[in-house]
Amino acid sequence: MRREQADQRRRLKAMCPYDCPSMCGFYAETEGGRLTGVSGDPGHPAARGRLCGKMRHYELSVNSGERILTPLVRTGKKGEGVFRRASFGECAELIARRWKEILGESGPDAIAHYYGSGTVTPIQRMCGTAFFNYMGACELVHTLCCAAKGAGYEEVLGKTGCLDPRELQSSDLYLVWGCSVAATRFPSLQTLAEGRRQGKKVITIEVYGGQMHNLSDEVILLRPGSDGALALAMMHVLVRDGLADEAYLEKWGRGYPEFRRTLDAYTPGWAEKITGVPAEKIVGLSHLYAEASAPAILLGSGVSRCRSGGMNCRLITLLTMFTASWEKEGGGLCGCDPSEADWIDTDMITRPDLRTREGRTININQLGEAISDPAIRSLYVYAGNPANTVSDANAVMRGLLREDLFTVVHERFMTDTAKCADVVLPATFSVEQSDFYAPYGYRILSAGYRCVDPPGECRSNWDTFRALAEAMGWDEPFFRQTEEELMRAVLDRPVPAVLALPEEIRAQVEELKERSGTVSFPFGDHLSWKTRDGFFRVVSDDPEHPVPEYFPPYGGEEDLQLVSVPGILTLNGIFTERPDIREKTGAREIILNTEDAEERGIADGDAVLAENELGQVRFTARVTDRIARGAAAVVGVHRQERGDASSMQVPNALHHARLSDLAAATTMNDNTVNVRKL
Ligand SMILES: Nc1nc2c(c(=O)[nH]1)N[C@H]1C(S)=C(S)[C@@H](COP(=O)(O)OP(=O)(O)OC[C@H]3O[C@@H](n4cnc5c(=O)[nH]c(N)nc54)[C@H](O)[C@@H]3O)O[C@H]1N2
Ligand SMILES: Nc1nc2c(c(=O)[nH]1)N[C@H]1C(S)=C(S)[C@@H](COP(=O)(O)OP(=O)(O)OC[C@H]3O[C@@H](n4cnc5c(=O)[nH]c(N)nc54)[C@H](O)[C@@H]3O)O[C@H]1N2
Ligand SMILES: [Mo]
Repeated sequence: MRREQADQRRRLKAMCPYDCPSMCGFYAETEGGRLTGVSGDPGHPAARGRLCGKMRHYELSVNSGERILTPLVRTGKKGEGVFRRASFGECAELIARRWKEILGESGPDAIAHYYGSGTVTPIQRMCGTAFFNYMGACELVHTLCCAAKGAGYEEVLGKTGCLDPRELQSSDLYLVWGCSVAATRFPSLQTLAEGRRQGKKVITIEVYGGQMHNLSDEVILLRPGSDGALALAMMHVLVRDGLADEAYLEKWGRGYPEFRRTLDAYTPGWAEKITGVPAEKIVGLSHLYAEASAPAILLGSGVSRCRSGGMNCRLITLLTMFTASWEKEGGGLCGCDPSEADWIDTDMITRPDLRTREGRTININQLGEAISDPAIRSLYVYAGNPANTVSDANAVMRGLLREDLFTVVHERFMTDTAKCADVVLPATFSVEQSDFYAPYGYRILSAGYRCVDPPGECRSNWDTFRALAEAMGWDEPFFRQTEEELMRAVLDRPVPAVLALPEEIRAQVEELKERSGTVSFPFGDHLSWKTRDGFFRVVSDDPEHPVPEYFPPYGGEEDLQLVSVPGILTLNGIFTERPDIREKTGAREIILNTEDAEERGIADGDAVLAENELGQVRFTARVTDRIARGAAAVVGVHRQERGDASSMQVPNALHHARLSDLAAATTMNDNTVNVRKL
């Protein structure tokens, strides 16, 4: 940055890089090349001038004294977190030397990588895919988040776009289905509140109501993983009571008659036994839904994180077809995004063409097992913290503590994962790097160029992979571009969806080559289904369950089913770097239903132990009526803090690495735990 610019105070457009459906825009206030504060950007189509509680003081994160500013090389025992400072050049050479040795001795399948959701901007998030494609190393199946939800939706509607949250203004009823709007959909909070002022109803269907109790007309609590049974019973009632548009289902739904024959069995009484929701409540909910003219379902990802997660989301999607809800503006479903990142060609970033051999695949949810295998000799982690976020944390930790696993972690803070590294590389924050921002909820695309200088030796993910490619001696020109050059190259080759836009909007996309900004695209067409034959699918190609049906979670009937709930002031483990936020989020708590707690002799505030065959974790009990009977919930991602790594004190130590029905995704909400007073 030129000196005269650096001294100036400036106000620059920036975007939030974190994993929310909105990727809100804001203004970065800078002075002397430093971030001094942030303020709302009224021009951003999702944020409209507002900032969520997490981003309100982004400068405290960016300027945190806890940031890693130089590369570090391990001098202590594995996991001890004792390092010496080193230069970037020394570390790049060291990594390249070790990788060349491993590649020579064991081949590319000995090298694995992990990326999380530290940044979900396409270049900085996915550049590692291109790097490891070129190397021919292991491939990561990235299904830790909400892949089963999207897969369930697509089973019915294919690539048909779902509702942009801005369309919710026109809905006349909101079913907030396993979606923690208060935490994860900040911009939609206003829409719901405004809707209620106009007399529209908000009904929440949850395992743990939490803040949604204050934002809803009613919260219906159900057992984890039982949502499919509720949806089936609602379809049963709609047909039974003549409220379903059966002519529509028969005309446009492939296989409706076959499914119709199964519906008789799914009575409200049947569903009550599975869900715990009283039969009359199911009937009332079905009628309310049918009587609305443009009802919208806000589908969260919690529903999808169990054995039948894909099926549950498929059934909820199918429910929206029963009253032809999409035919009215604002009706339908919001929360899936089959057209994610459609506005740019992401293959230009991940470069599948650079891969010349098929690598070993590692499912992200089974990372622990993979890195415990001595055949994996090196792990590269960026923008993620698997020690705290992946299932079976004890297995992950066993892998990370292997003396013979050469681990490199590219991080901003000394996380539990970084502590286990052989080499730590310092990472930049979003405002110190450039990228696109392609949210998975709103139909918008932004570009955000670097606003402030990276401190110390911090480098972006892209710049780090570039340096590593150079140290490896690769001559592939792809790795020589700057991130800004790559952005330009991507914009120079617009995808068909952009080419089809009116000239005026295409010109706005073109402007993203020059400066930070956001382009808003027209809402999707929800009425012509982007399926193979233009019909939506009641019966699908799913070989195991062509006709949709309910099947139970892995969890079993005894004990409590543990679910994860997003924190309001944190985003997974992000923002826990802020002491003020750590203070507000407080102790590691487990939320229990009043009757379940009573049965176990547990009172609010008691120290308890939650255990199953995978681990034992201590919590403070919070006892409330706002959680379904038979469920237990933990808010947020937790870290080990201190203590013996052989017993991880994070909720994920209780999560099995089992996979969901569709998309081989996480089942972190499908675990049985025994909870007792200590
Ligand atoms: N118990 C529990 N487990 C969960 C969840 C939960 O709610 N509860 N949520 C699940 C879900 S939905 C997800 S998506 C995953 C998330 O899993 P992860 O992505 O593994 O976890 P995060 O805590 O988001 O960690 C992101 C890390 O990336 C770093 N980072 C941020 N930006 C950058 C960058 O630009 N470059 C680099 N190199 N690093 C960066 C941050 O400092 C942070 O430590 O966790 C899953 N696991
Ligand atoms: N403030 C904040 N914002 C976030 C995040 C965060 O951690 N904090 N995380 C970000 C990430 S990575 C993601 S993926 C998104 C989405 O983040 P998600 O973690 O998917 O959160 P939601 O989609 O809001 O839905 C989670 C809700 O599902 C509920 N739930 C769990 N199991 C079930 C079930 O079986 N049935 C039903 N009906 N409900 C269930 C939980 O109680 C919880 O309230 O949000 C992003 N935004
Ligand atoms: Mo996520």
